[in-house]
Amino acid sequence: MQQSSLSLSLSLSLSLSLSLSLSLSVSKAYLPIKEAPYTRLCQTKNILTANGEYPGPTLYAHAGDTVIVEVVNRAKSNITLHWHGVKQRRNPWSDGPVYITQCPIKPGSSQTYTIVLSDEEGTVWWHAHNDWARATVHGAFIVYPRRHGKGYPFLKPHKEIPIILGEWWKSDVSKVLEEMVRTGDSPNVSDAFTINGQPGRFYPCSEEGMFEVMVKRGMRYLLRLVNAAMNDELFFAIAQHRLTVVGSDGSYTKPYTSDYITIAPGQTMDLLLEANRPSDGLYYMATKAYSSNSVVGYDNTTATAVIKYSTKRAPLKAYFPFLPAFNDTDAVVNFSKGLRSLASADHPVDVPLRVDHRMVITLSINEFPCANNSCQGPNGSRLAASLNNISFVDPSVDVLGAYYSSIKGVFKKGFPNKPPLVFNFTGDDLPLSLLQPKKGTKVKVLRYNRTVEMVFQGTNLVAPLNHPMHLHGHSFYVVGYGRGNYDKKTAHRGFNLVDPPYMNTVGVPRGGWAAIRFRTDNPGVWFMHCHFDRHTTWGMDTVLIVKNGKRRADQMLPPPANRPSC
Ligand SMILES: *[C@@H]1O[C@H](CO)[C@@H](O)[C@H](O)[C@H]1NC(C)=O
Ligand SMILES: *[C@@H]1O[C@H](CO)[C@@H](O)[C@H](O)[C@H]1NC(C)=O
Ligand SMILES: *[C@@H]1O[C@H](CO)[C@@H](O)[C@H](O)[C@H]1NC(C)=O
Ligand SMILES: *[C@@H]1O[C@H](CO)[C@@H](O)[C@H](O)[C@H]1NC(C)=O
Ligand SMILES: *[C@@H]1O[C@H](CO)[C@@H](O)[C@H](O)[C@H]1NC(C)=O
Ligand SMILES: *[C@@H]1O[C@H](CO)[C@@H](O)[C@H](O)[C@H]1NC(C)=O
Ligand SMILES: *[C@@H]1O[C@H](CO)[C@@H](O)[C@H](O)[C@H]1NC(C)=O
Ligand SMILES: *[C@@H]1O[C@H](CO)[C@@H](O)[C@H](O)[C@H]1NC(C)=O
Ligand SMILES: *[C@@H]1O[C@H](CO)[C@@H](O)[C@H](O)[C@H]1NC(C)=O
Ligand SMILES: *[C@@H]1O[C@H](CO)[C@@H](O)[C@H](O)[C@H]1NC(C)=O
Ligand SMILES: [Cu+2]
Repeated sequence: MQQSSLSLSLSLSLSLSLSLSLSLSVSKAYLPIKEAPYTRLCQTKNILTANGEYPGPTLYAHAGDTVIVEVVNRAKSNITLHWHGVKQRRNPWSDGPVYITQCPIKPGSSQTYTIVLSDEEGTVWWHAHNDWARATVHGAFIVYPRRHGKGYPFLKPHKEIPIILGEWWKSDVSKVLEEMVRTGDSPNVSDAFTINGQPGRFYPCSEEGMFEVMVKRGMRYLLRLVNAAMNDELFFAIAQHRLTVVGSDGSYTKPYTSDYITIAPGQTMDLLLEANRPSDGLYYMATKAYSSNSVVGYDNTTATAVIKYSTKRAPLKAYFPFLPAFNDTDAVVNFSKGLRSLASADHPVDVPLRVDHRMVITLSINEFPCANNSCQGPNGSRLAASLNNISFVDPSVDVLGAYYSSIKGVFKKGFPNKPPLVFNFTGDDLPLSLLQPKKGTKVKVLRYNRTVEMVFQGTNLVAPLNHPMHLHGHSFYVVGYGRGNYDKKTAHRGFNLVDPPYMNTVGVPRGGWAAIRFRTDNPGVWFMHCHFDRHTTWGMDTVLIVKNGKRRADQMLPPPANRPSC
């Protein structure tokens, strides 16, 4: 099913060779958005899809290519698409987050996205970026090494296998969101995880369609792993096989071999698998949630798929992989700390050593009081979330359009560089007076070509949790992680400024912090948010506006024709 989607996704491919020894390649794809019936967990329902597929089609390109995707909305609901991990240099117009860079594509209309690839190489992905449409509208985006370049920085795999981890609700996902917003409570947890669209072996009606990979002994496979789940960081492993991470978030890493993987929503990983086990085994791959705090409900189920070796004999023995315990924070932090940039001559790093602009940003879960405690959040409140105590409110027209055309009243500048109040962020029994945030559409304006250090500091308000923080328009170096409160006097001593991983989504550990560095080399309007969708909806978001540089080549492109209006 995965394979047959390829011809549909790239309907036309053409290569233009320009003079100036520059070779530019443009390919086109067509993605109709429509409702389609799907049967999972013995129940058939209509879900929102791209091309009628769940997960959606895989896109293929080479580093440096431009891909043009025409999205036609044949569904009954609004849609926008985001090309997650693609920096879209100078081109925020095609980035996709609703009310940040565009208005929704309404039913019956269409939009052409121009996806400008630059240094991304490996696996990135695409997903819907409005409401909770991304639960079913998403797919992998594979970026091969540059045309006429040196190829992979590791032994060429014999075959690649996209593996997309998803989350499935028996109800209509838009109803889950609606109920969460109406009641003020946490959303219902999902009913199953999926591996390439199927929950697998341990579910009724799912064994038939379970994703199955046939491998040949002695061959090497490149797994293109995407965590497309909405609200859960995941563990993933394959029985009897170790996995070697060679890339994360569209950037190569030093080969890093582990028995299990942890992957946060929004993250992608390239993994090498050596098919070197006895061919009479049946080897399960499995995924389940990491839950950073059990006071928050989580989906405690396990999804599976299977690896078989091509042999005439029937498999004799089934093996199931070891996955860390659902609450094993050490396993998560430990795995994340092992990721390193490749930092080779062909794939050098450019970690900012001098910092122009420092920010410390607290990540909090919050509560708004409700009249007569009539909401269904803790103590009758409405749950919320914030960055530096500001709970982001979506504007009703997009920030990018308002910024470009100087329309007043849509957003405010001045997102704070540090928490408005210093308290023991990771302390116990925090005063209830801290719980309620401010509301606003506050953005941070940064000058072009400045180096930024951002420390994401988790807080224990309501509940200490991990948060996968995602920045659009840039990748960043994750230079450090820590427990407790970030201490600017000592923390930098432990920073990795030599080969830190280059990512676009960082899992900020529960009750701790993560520090990132990047250069503002991409003018535009860029969303920054927690990639747990419930937290995005609650307001754990802000926008970075990177101003134009002096040279034309360092300025935003003009808006394309036919932008959707609100
Ligand atoms: C959420 O779960 C509750 C309890 O199981 C159920 O009554 C409710 O219908 C669910 N809501 C949705 C939208 O599925
Ligand atoms: C998973 O959670 C459900 C409640 O949501 C509970 O009934 C069940 O026992 C749990 N299963 C495991 C294996 O913990
Ligand atoms: C994980 O949960 C188990 C109960 O299921 C508990 O015994 C254990 O202490 C917890 N571990 C951590 C690190 O919280
Ligand atoms: C963490 O990693 C170290 C070194 O790789 C290992 O010795 C240790 O057992 C790991 N701990 C956990 C909890 O995974
Ligand atoms: C709150 O309670 C008071 C007194 O019981 C009542 O008059 C008022 O209508 C209630 N407000 C709401 C929003 O339910
Ligand atoms: C609910 O209120 C009680 C008493 O006012 C307080 O101790 C508790 O921390 C509150 N819980 C939350 C999650 O707000
Ligand atoms: C913050 O709270 C934690 C947990 O209660 C405690 O261990 C730590 O000492 C506190 N830090 C400060 C600076 O008070
Ligand atoms: C957030 O701001 C509100 C309103 O000013 C204040 O009451 C609350 O204590 C602040 N909380 C934190 C954590 O700064
Ligand atoms: C950006 O700043 C660096 C110094 O921090 C400088 O070397 C470089 O030339 C600048 N690039 C542009 C495009 O201005
Ligand atoms: C679709 O988007 C339009 C434009 O922003 C908005 O007015 C409308 O309410 C949206 N429809 C839904 C169902 O969200
Ligand atoms: Cu979060």
